[in-house]
Amino acid sequence: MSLSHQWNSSQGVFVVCARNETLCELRVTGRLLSDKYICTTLSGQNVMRSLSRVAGLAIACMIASGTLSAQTLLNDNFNGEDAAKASGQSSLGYTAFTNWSVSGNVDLVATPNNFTIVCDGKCVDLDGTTGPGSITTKLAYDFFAGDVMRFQFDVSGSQRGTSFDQFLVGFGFSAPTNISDFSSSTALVQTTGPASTSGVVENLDFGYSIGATQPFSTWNYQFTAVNDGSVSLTLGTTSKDNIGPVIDNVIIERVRDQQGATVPEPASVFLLSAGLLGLMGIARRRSTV
Ligand SMILES: [Ca+2]
Ligand SMILES: [Ca+2]
Ligand SMILES: [Ca+2]
Repeated sequence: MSLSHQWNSSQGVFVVCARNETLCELRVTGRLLSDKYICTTLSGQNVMRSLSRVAGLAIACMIASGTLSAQTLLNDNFNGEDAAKASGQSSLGYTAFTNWSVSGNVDLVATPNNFTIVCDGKCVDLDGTTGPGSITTKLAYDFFAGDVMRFQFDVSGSQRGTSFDQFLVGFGFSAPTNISDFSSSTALVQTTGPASTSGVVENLDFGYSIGATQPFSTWNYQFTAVNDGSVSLTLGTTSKDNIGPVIDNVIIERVRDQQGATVPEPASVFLLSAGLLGLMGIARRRSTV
């Protein structure tokens, strides 16, 4: 369905009109209630005609753009971590990440440093003192069916010596979840993990062999959600010789689907009801003129 108009209330109610303006969808917190609604114009009365079939729901409408937009769920460059430390002081065995839980042992590396690691501000050596280690987002990020989830980070080799390390990228779903169109853009060929990622998944774990001198590059992953669900991201290594892959600049985005499915805030039944009463009042007054 291509969009011509979309109403979007902060209470999470959407009416989305097709390009031909003969069909609407009514969504509450992203869930499709019906696609049977007539929507010939942007007038409140036509919206009201549609809503009259849905007891207890309302729309406090404002016009919003019908174009796709991405919501940034996480944008972490690690530069604010352990701010009490003097500039250039690293934090070995760091666990107090704002957005991440640590498993094993990782190092928060500050630049400049004596480890020969170069990154922007602070970054994370996934092989702590001593690893192996991994970090997992404290949050599992919600998505609705139709949303596209995007993940991006920068990773380099250990920047020390000449050996190779395993670098691990994991997506942990809160329940078995149907996804489609999984794709990745990485600087290295995958060495472990599933070859195919379509259909129902719960844990997707990929491994790569990354050489010490592999420079920083930006890796991307994305999938389209077929079911509602939530997902966390894990970055880690099996390296346990103190020097492992280095990561920085993690971004997670959720792109609203073409029907406007993604809603940032939970619905408030009270506010929705208040909005319905207001619209009903408008419609009643119009009908009596
Ligand atoms: Ca950084
Ligand atoms: Ca280390
Ligand atoms: Ca290593």
